[in-house]
Amino acid sequence: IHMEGNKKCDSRGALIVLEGLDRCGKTSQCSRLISYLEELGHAVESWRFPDRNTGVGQMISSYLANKSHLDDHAIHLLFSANRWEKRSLMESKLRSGTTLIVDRYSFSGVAFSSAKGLDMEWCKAPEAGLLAPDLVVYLDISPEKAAERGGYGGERYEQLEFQKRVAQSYKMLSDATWKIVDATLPIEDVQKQLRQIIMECVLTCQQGKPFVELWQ
Ligand code: DGP
Ligand code: NA
Ligand code: NA
Repeated sequence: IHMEGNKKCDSRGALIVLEGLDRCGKTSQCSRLISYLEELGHAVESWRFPDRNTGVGQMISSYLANKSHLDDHAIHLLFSANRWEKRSLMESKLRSGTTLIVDRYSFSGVAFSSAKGLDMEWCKAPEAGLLAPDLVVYLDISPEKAAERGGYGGERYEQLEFQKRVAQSYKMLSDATWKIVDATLPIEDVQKQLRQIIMECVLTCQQGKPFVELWQ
């Protein structure tokens, strides 16, 4: 029987989330982190939200490509549902010792939808009960600099004025636990900082850190 107040739990993987504006470089930094952790012998998987492979994910993908139109609230709930449909798999992976590097999570959900003018508390509500990340890293770049990076891909949200509002929403959403990395540094320097930041988190979870749910 576990003692109440004994906060240790079994060894587990870490839930590490990278957030940032479109074109901040998250995706390539995530894949480099995966290679690094694999080389060190850690069990690790690369995840991303939206996960476009599920039924819900295909609806999201079509919305992002401007091939369908949905009410702002409805698409918000679909993004959230897309995270909920992966929740149990996420928890079992973590319990089995696999670290997950996740490209976007609930913070994107709130930042992008509240940038449209939806109430932030309303946006947070459907995310409550999802697993809270052990670490959130924000790849910081100004909307202007992000827009200069080889141009946007043409998806719905990839417009400067909108990204400016997303940046403001992220600012309101972030707290002192977030690690902020300057995403305008050379790729290798960003990666170096990320490696240092995540290792401590991976080790803490390995030693047994209790799960927490959003929003805490
Ligand atoms: P990505 O596949 O990371 O490029 O994400 C696709 C776009 O969707 C990107 O502009 C960010 C946005 N996005 C990601 N997650 C959410 C979410 O939960 N809600 C909303 N409204 N937008 C999101
Ligand atoms: Na994108
Ligand atoms: Na995403």
